[in-house]
Amino acid sequence: MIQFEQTFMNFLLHHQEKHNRTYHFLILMDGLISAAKHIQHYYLTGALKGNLGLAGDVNVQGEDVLRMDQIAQEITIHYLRASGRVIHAISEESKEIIPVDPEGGRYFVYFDPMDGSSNVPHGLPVGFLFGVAKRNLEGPEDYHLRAGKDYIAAGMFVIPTGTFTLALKDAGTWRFHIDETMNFVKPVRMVLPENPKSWELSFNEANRKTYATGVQEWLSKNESKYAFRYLGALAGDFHRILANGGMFMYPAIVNHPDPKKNRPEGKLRLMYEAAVVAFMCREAGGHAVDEKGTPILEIQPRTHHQRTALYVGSKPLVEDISNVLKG
Ligand code: P6P
Repeated sequence: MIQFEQTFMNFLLHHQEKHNRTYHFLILMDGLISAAKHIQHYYLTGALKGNLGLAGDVNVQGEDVLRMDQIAQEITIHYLRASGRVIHAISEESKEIIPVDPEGGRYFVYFDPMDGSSNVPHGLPVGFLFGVAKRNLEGPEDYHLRAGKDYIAAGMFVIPTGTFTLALKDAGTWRFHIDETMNFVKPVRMVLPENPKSWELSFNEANRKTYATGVQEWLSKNESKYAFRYLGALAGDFHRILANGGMFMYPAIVNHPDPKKNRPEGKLRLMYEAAVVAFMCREAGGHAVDEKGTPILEIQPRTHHQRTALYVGSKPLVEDISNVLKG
């Protein structure tokens, strides 16, 4: 007897019908999933075809090797265009906002097609992160940059492990795995565990001394209670936090020995990194703030590549460090 799993499309069709929504979002999600599968394929076969090199390399066929993130960018833009549902896109890989279908489109997509690409040459996990907002359907669209609280969905594909996590506004965070038929199946609802026994802290230990004094003191006081894990790729690190609970932190750099290397505004990008994981975290019962203790989802972007500090994960930890940051 063949065992048939519920596919992502079964799940999403049910969700759309339950909430009397249109099929447009299904078409957009089909485009994003097709892009993720295509990127995954390139990543998995890249080592053999010499696609994992750095830009400027030349492969055995004498072709210029595109960096994996440039390949991922090209693939994603292709599928967003093909969907016919995207007004414009904002990508980590493109300085300018990318017009896709200004007249016919319905959604704005903010994405990083290959977050953590320094892991690529080592075949380690990277992330395709995306957030989706919708045009104003009741009146003229002013194309303003959306805060995370105005996203309708956000998610991430962990490549090459083939795990897909999607959060839908007021409808939870769900994790799917890719099966041998290349379908994303077996939806599991993700809720951050309340019991601290599985919680982890995740931050770049090499930066510790550059954090604000209050943050260093918080770490000294609390870190012995939790396991420590750090992959150097937000999607991989946050993937674990969603399952085990705890907190991922990328604090502002304010005490670097070389003041020119300080990053008081933070490192991570607001619209397609921090707001994406903050949205997934909120739908899983968690929270996320910046260096002032401001909720990430409340931050109205001034520019589309704006950076931020990020503290994201289990509410008790994020609220505790938030009180220090507000202090
Ligand atoms: P660091 C990857 O470059 C990234 O944007 C995130 O995916 C990751 O969490 C962070 O930067 C890692 O930064 O300074 O620890 O290498």
